[in-house]
Amino acid sequence: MTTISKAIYALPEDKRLIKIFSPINHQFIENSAQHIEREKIAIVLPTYNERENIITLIPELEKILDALLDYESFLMIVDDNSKDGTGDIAVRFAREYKNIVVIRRPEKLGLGSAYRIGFKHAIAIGAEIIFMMDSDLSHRPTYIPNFLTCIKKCGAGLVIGSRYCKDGSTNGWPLKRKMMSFGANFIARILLGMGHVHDTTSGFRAFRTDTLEKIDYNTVISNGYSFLGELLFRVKQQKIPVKEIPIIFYEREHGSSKLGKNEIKGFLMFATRAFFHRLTKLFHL
Ligand SMILES: Nc1nc2c(ncn2[C@@H]2O[C@H](COP(=O)(O)OP(=O)(O)OP(=O)(O)O)[C@@H](O)[C@H]2O)c(=O)[nH]1
Ligand SMILES: [Mg+2]
Repeated sequence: MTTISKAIYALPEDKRLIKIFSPINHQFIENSAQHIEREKIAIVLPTYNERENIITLIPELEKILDALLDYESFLMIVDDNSKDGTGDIAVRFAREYKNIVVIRRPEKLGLGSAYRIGFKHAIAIGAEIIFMMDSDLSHRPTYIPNFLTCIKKCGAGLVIGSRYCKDGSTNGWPLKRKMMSFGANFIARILLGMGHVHDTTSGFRAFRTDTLEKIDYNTVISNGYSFLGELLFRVKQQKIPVKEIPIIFYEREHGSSKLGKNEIKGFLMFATRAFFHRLTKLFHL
């Protein structure tokens, strides 16, 4: 970590922003809500060097969201000063579509941290359902309506887009990547005591906002990929119902993965901590 990074990390999460670009007219939102009672949904998209991907993703998402007449939809893009200009493109989209907020931070501060700030702003605009979604086209926007149908009908507080339930799968992954994902998922299911959830490491999820509030998402300490595991662990501790819907996960075609050895190590450390936490509770230690 550079000296600048240390100084930035020392700041409270709210103060780590460069700026927020938001063309959303809150007055308009409030007024229109008086006429048509539409539920608000927000999709939080963390981006780091995803230029080529968001050029395709944002218009695709907007098309899907536009067709959801019962919902008022927002995108919360959290960009960590991507060197490839992703942040500038996001702002250009925000000017074009009027439902995008761009949160720009000075440097790569981690996936968990990006989601925490994204959730906070999604809650601030009054979203009742909040999605987590990768920005690299691995998570296809066409599944969004399925998530909404499920979360509305099945009474779950969290719906997971699952690669490992019936009809779910991965597309284009080499064997090594398949084995890594399967291994991490297997370990997490055992250590977190989440045997009933098939895909514990999927990052495509829809939460009811009250679920995020109940689990106190803002105090989740993991910054990297273990953030996903920690969120799920807290949902389980609160006994909030979780459902899965099948998704096909597509290997990214542009840009590079940010999933490094440190992220895997961090995830395993978190899963071990969670396991001991369960043990101490079990034996009332
Ligand atoms: N803002 C922000 N976004 C991040 C950070 N790390 C990862 N991301 C984004 O989080 C999403 C998931 O990261 P990926 O690198 O695709 O991780 P992955 O999906 O596990 O790995 P691949 O399957 O190889 O793509 C992508 O949209 C990234 O751009 C970060 O530190 N800050
Ligand atoms: Mg990805």
